[in-house]
Amino acid sequence: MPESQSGYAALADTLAGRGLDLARVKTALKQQHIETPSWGYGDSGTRFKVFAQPGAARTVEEKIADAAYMNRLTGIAPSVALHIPWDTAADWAALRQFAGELGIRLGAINPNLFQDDVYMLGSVCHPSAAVRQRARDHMIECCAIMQATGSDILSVWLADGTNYAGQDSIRARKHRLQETLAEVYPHLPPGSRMLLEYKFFEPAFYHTDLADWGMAYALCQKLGPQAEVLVDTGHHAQGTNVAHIVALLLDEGRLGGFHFNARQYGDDDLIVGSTNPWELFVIFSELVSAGEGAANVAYMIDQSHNIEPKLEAMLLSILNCQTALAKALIVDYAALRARQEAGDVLGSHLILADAFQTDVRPLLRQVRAEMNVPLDPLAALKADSYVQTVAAARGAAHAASSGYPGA
Ligand code: PSV
Ligand code: MN
Repeated sequence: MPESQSGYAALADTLAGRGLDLARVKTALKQQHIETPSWGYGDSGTRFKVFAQPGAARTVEEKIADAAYMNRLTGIAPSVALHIPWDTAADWAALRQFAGELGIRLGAINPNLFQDDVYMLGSVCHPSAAVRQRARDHMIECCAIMQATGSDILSVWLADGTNYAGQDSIRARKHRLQETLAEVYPHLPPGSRMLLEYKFFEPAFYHTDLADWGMAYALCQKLGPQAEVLVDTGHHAQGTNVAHIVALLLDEGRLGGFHFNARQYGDDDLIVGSTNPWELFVIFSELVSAGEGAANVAYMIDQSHNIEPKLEAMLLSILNCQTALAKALIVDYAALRARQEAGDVLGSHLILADAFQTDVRPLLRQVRAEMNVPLDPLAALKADSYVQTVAAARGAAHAASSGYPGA
């Protein structure tokens, strides 16, 4: 028996011994859906330098083509998030069709509320009513784009905040935030959601208007049932227990989605699972143990890679999410509950640790074989000519002067 098959057979035996239904585990893995961001395919950089990469996507069509390639390699990345106006189209319905022909969907629509000159002091919290109105109108325009693209998520992140105590009234800004978003809310297409993404720092450094999950949660409660919280794993202070936040929001029915990445220090652009595999695993364990309670959670990657080969980095990010889900699916939750109820501190912890330490690669190879995608997607990318072909066809775009993607 080949090594990979014997590995799978041994793992199947172990899981059967735990009373786990392997067919259900495989079905859940086949149904995983990780959305990739259009802004991860174009040139990007730090505020110090953008290094142009040969083959980096220059247009929204090229970004969609790259996202579709990720899906061909994995089978679990069937949609791409758009950022407006970094991504523009004269005809959104045609763009939707273009994506469909490549086998993917257009996903979350991200309004850009931070790049115009008028947003220097904020957008929806700005002291000027005219600026707030501009931000509101842009979000309403994004709701119309959602109708045309078939997107069901308006993903809102604000760069709003202040740099100095006394710069503005924090309470007045809170009221402006709520009032402006309440004006956008009725424009959400039926069945769609507004996801509110919090971040405790940057570009404002004294206070951020939507700084943490609690502020986002309170605002969602006020806006209505179509508003939910988005957890960007990179938007927390060092040491924050993100799995705890996830568990709490799941239990409150307000976890809308994720932006996955790994934050070593300041921002959110490292490959998810590269520095935080355990964190990612325990987050997925919370999601798996919530069952149907996690049915509507949207899983998105928010990374733009600056020195890494972009497609390989995105692929590795998707695969790390797949590995984390696989490990979370093989946790013996019945045994875990029993140990928890018995007050067995380390016995329960070790049940989680055991799943985390299990080599799930044979399982993933088996799932990929059944999905008709490459058994080793990273090796397939390297053996394939896609990266070289797009490098030859697109060349290196002129390096942007700003570090922000799309600038
Ligand atoms: C901000 O850091 C953020 O996480 C938001 O999701 C933005 O939309 C995205 O990055 C791109 O700048
Ligand atoms: Mn984000």
